[in-house]
Amino acid sequence: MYGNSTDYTVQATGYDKERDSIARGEIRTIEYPSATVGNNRKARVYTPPGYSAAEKYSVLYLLHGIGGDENEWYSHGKPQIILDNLYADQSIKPMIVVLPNGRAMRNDRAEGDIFAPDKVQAFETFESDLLQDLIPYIEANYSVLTGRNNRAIAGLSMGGGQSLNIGLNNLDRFAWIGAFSPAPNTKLPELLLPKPDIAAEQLSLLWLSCGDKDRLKDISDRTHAYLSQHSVPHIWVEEDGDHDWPVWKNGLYQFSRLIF
Ligand code: FER
Repeated sequence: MYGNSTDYTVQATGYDKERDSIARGEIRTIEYPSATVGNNRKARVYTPPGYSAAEKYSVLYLLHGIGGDENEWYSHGKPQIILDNLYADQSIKPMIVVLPNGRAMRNDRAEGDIFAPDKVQAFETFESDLLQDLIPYIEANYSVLTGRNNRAIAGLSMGGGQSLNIGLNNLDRFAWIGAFSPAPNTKLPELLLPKPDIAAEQLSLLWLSCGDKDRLKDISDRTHAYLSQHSVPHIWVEEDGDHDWPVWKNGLYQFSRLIF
């Protein structure tokens, strides 16, 4: 993956500007029953332009940060604009993008002390909610492809940590994994990848990006160092930026073009 000539360190421009007269996808809020949490939970689902039950689609699960919920990407990252533009340019494969709420607990709003231990713990509980509850719901209610090669997980900060923790722990479910500025919830590399040679064989893409001014960059640095030491192919992007949306949106833009 290092051999790719694209310079990912350069942030693209214009990719997130709404264009006139192109086909648009749709983004809706859904509710799914969660046995993990014991209630109905909300997520947003983006279906691409021309979505049709006569076709089957790959699915990207796109996760938010510690201050967010299922609306965070929608409100700040405008994934539907980024993706509509990519479809118009025929630069991505048809995919559904699911924006879950990664804080798997009864009150999953980003209220009060968002760093409280029970709220941070809920980002770990989400592994079960995602695998046991949300993915089965999506696969029962949308026209989707269900193999590991048709399932991706990516996210920003806490969601980046979740993508690494959950994705690498479930390589039978995810072949494409992306972490944008992963947070301290990211497991230590030895725990993330106890068998780097097997992960190297199974991964179709492991993407890791972080802004050079991000105070959490040590998490990315230590992960990248371990991946390199153990010859696990990955794309590592240290770009001009902070712990902020330009890095995360660029991450989505770049990552979504490479998957499926
Ligand atoms: C921490 C610092 C930052 C932490 C999480 C974050 C769990 C998450 C930041 C984000 O999601 O933007 O110490 O511990």
